[in-house]
Amino acid sequence: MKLVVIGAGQGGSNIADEFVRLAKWIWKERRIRILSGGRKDPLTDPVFSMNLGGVDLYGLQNIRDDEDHCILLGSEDNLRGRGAGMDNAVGAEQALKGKDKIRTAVNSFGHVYTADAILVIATTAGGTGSGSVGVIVDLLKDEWPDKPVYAMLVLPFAGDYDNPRRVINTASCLKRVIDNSKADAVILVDNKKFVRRSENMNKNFEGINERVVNAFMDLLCAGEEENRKFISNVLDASDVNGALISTGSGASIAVIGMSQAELPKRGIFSGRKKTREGGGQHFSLAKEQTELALGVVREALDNLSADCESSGDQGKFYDAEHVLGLFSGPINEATEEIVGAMETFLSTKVPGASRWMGTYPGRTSNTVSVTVIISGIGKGAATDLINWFYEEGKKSQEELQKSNEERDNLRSQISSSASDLPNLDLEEGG
Ligand SMILES: Nc1nc2c(ncn2[C@@H]2O[C@H](COP(=O)(O)OP(=O)(O)OP(=O)(O)O)[C@@H](O)[C@H]2O)c(=O)[nH]1
Ligand SMILES: [Mg+2]
Repeated sequence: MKLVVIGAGQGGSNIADEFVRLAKWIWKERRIRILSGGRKDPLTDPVFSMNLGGVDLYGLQNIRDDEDHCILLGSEDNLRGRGAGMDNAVGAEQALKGKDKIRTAVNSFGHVYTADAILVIATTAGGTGSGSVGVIVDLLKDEWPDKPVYAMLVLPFAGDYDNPRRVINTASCLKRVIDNSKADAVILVDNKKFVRRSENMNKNFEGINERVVNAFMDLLCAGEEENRKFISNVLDASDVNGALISTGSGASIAVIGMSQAELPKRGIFSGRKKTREGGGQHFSLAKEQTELALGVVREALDNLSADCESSGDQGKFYDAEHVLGLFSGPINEATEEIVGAMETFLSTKVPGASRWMGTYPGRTSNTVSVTVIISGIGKGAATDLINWFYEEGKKSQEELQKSNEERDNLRSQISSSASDLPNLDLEEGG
């Protein structure tokens, strides 16, 4: 599956930058292209960063640093280098003004005709990404109505939950993108889920960004594999798009999780060596293999990019329209039996969802991995959290307005006490 990726604001651009790093790694290791364009086009062509703060653009390591890829907006309004100052209305306004610049860059370098989807990434709590992501999604969907356009929204750390500005930004961004944009799906990433308190902020960002982007690795490779010996029960781009897009109205809310495990040294997955007469492997090996695989599936659910479960009598379950499971491992390890066990497990965890299951046997390392997407999410932790942001955002907005009014009143009272003092250089009556 091939993507065009646009990062908006600093956090969004950092994650887009990570996609280029992953694309380079996959090309080197597997000779597979996960970004749009042909085999001869530069891998860095279809990844862009949009920002109002020049300083943010300097931190990028993989996105091309020319003006067609690092799109700096707001220069006419003197915002250059200053960002949106945490005001996402400024982010939205500048993206609207810069529409043509963004469209032209993606048109010229995005190789969109070869892309299976477009991904726009932003954090929700700041000004630039939070405000511009909805505008960018809509302009790209208008330009390429046949391509799925996905938004990836990164929710703030728990430490930001009592910061009214960040809560309002998050709430208004979620409202704009989930309820009022042309996005086909919104992939949620929750920073607070993955924070490591012992690490500094930059290390946390790097860790989360790498984790989120790596979750896409096998998924993007699976349908692009051209090596015939690796093609099996493959999930291709149309399966992934089918699993992400809701059949109902509006953008579907989705999460992604991946987990991997080292194969044990004695090689329970090396079934070939221990095959019985007649071709089958010893039942104990198959059992152990399936158990290990199911452990990885469980962990992939624990690693979902945002929590979205409900609790019932039988424990955790997920209310969603689709579930996708991809089992990846070295060739000969991804058996029908494992896919069957994974499907049964996921069908109990996401009851009633349409299921998309497959294997990707192209992993060259000695690891197996499972990728899970849950999409079209209904009731549960994710929608509760969105609702919490809406409610808190409304309250914070009212409180901010109230305290601004109170401050204004106080200022005019104080000013009127000064009315009889000399005016210095002001005109009489000024
Ligand atoms: N996961 C992750 N989160 C980040 C990253 N950078 C920033 N954040 C979080 O996202 C929130 C918004 O920050 P930025 O992404 O820098 O905001 P922006 O879109 O550049 O908007 P401005 O306010 O104009 O700077 C902050 O609360 C950070 O905690 C990143 O690289 N990865
Ligand atoms: Mg910024």
